[in-house]
Amino acid sequence: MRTKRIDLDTRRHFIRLCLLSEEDKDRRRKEENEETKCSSSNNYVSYGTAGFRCHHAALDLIAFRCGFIASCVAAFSRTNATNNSNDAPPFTAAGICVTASHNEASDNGLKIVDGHGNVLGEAYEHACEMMCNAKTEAQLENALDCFEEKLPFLETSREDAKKTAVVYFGRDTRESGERLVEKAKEGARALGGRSSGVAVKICDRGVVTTPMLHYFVYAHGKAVEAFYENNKQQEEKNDEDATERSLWEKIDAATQELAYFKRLAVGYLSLIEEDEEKKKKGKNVVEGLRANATTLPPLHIDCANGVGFVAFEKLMALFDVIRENSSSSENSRRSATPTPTPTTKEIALVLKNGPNDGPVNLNCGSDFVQKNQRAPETPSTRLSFVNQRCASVDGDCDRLVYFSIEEGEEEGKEGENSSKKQNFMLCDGDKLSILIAFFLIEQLFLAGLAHKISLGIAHTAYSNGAFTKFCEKNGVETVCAKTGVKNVHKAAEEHFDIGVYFESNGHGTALFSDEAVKVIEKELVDELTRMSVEQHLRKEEEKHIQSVILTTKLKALLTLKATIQTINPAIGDAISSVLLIEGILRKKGNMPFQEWHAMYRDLPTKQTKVKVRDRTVIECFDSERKCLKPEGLQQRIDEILLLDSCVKNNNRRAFVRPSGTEDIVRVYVEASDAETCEKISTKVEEAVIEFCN
Ligand code: NG1
Ligand code: ZN
Repeated sequence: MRTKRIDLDTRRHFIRLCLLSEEDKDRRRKEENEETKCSSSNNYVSYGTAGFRCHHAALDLIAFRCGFIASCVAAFSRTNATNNSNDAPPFTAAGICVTASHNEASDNGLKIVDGHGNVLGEAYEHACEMMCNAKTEAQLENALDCFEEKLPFLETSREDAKKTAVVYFGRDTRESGERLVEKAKEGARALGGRSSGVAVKICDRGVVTTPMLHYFVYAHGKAVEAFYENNKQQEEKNDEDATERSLWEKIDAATQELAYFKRLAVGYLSLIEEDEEKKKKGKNVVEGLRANATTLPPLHIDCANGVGFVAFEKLMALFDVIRENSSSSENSRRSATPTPTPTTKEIALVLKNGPNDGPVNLNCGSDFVQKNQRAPETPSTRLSFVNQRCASVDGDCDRLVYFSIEEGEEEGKEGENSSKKQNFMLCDGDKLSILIAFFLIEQLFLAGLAHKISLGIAHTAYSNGAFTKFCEKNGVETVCAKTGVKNVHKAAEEHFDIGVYFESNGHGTALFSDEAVKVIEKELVDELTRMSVEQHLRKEEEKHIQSVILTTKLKALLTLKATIQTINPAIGDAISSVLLIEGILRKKGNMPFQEWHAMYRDLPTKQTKVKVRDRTVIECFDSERKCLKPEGLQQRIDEILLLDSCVKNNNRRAFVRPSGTEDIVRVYVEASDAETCEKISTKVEEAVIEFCN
């Protein structure tokens, strides 16, 4: 029998609470004559590129409703945990992250995470938008109907099936975060109890990065799956309460910060283990750590004055603990001469721009660095990035770019005010993709899996033309998707077994399909079995040659396995990406930044924002590389691209699209030289103003 989704009483309860807060909002607005600061001129809040985002003051009602949405998504999630659709697991999850990512500190936003730890599916967006903009009872009823349509039915034989919807909450360091999380919790609780048959459990993980929150929801699902897998054999269900308690203990352990950091740290240590093994034959990963000399120069990380700083600090603390443990266990083994505490580090990070250093994202962070093509300009750190290996993350730590500024000879004549010449070099999302993809292709080849597992790169229209040419020249398949992680993620998933995807701004990851993971794991087991059998059979002199060949393959398989573990499987994650990139650079013999940067030369680009009356008049197609409306704008852009040139395909590209996170139109231009870029950009900006106002 099909269970009802949201029962009538709960609907009424929710609608009543929504209407009360609408009245409250109207009253307050009248009293204070307050302007609601929405990102759009008509106070309509659209779902946007990554959930709802606008001035924090306008988000209370939306936070409440998103909380309710997340609760429903959690309650009605499908999971792979049980084979029997009549036997729904007692705990299913979803999440809410309160963050406005790269936006200024006064903005905030709501990102909803589905039961698998992914961004909530596109299918829900329209319904979510209706829910969050509904003002009257009829509109709310309508929105709920539309939303319910999207929720899957749970098949269950028991009307009274016990069910707990677990909703994970997290927020970045913005001041408004705490208040909005509380609002979202109220919304989540509105589903719980009485007639709904659902208990709502709130798991507030406090100040965390967006990818951490996604990971918790992902890990929740995996813990439930593993529990059922282990208990499959036990047909008899003796004590249901005890089983649930034990399941909950497993879930709780898997969804803590420590579990997240451990996964990544151990993955990274396994990834770099090979280097250590060369020096310390027979030692395990952690022991290998102690003798590890840091050969890459330290990485200076600009944390956007945000939560990334806090999270990286925790990661570093964990590395310290691992190192201490490994050194003390070594000490107790060697009786007389204790080993000194290691002074070298397996990874050297210098953290800059934390939450106490200024408002989040102000003159720093990956968006600032990538869009302006210059170093962070926070007063205390501006100069400290010069002549270092650097990276920048954004306000919620899901974007990463690397950069370096070389300071050269002094310019200007003697005696005059001279300034040093600076050369800014950026390794953006495109170059992260290239480094990771090339590395994985090599490992797949060495592992003998290149023919079994396809690999390609998904990117957006913002990828540099030089990047797409470079991929083409090197035979790496690419696919262009619409802007936004959800779109690039989907493209990577749909097109490749291993889909490396990054937006140029540094959002991204390498996505391994379940099938690809299975193939790698099976090959690893087969390889180990084959090795041990062959070692037995072969003559002594043959053993050596054979073992060299086998070891290469085995090492590649182990490297692939370690890579999978270093990656946050739920979503692109700047912390995980730093570990992966540092690991790859080390494995590439400590590849210098300059060498990575020089893999291909980016065409000069210019990105600007234009303020118009209503940005939604622009409609795009062809992965947002062209616009359909307003009529005539695309034709004008095409004409501008021919400026002072009679050649088409002259390396020039320009496109415009309405931002999904800010109330602006974005203009992107690329050309063979910076001057042309500048000229074209000005003209396209003028055209946008002319056509959109
Ligand atoms: P909008 O504002 O829709 O361009 C921006 C980024 C996206 C994505 C989202 C979510 C650019 C040009 N756009 O979207 O790539 O990261 O924010 O944070 O960087
Ligand atoms: Zn972000």
